[in-house]
Amino acid sequence: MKKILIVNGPNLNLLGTRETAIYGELTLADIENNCQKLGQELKLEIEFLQSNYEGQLVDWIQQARNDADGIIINPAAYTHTSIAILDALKAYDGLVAEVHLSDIKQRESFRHHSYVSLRADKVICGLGAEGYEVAMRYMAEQLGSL
Ligand code: CA2
Repeated sequence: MKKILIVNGPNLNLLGTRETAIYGELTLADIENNCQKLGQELKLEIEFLQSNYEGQLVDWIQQARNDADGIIINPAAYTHTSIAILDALKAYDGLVAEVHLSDIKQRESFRHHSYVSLRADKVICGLGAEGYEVAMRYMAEQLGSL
């Protein structure tokens, strides 16, 4: 079975508790449940992770080189700052999909630029939690897992 790593960056553990007008009502645990269910349908093994630490995210991306066929990543605020995460993704040979709950291009100007987009094979913004599911369907199609 093909394996997908879903990596979430800082503060996404707070989803559903505050800023629900921007990020939606679902918690990260709700999003993981939805992804695990869809993974069964699409015949994809899903590992779902979150960290507030940039180095931890880099370590997980490095480990995925020997372990996962694709990475779905919402790097959160590190999207706009982290060359370290970009470099780790550049060292990864599999598929990369970048997901944002909100439409970063329609928000403050400091959110408009994404370092991660320089490596992403697909970028999905502004679809809320559904963006993760769109990314999973993209992975399933590309990897021929269905
Ligand atoms: O739209 C997205 O998914 C973002 O990656 C979310 C990040 C933000 O820094 C990016 O510009 C866009 C922020 C995630 C923080 O989530 C919170 C949820 C509840 C309460 C506070 C923060």
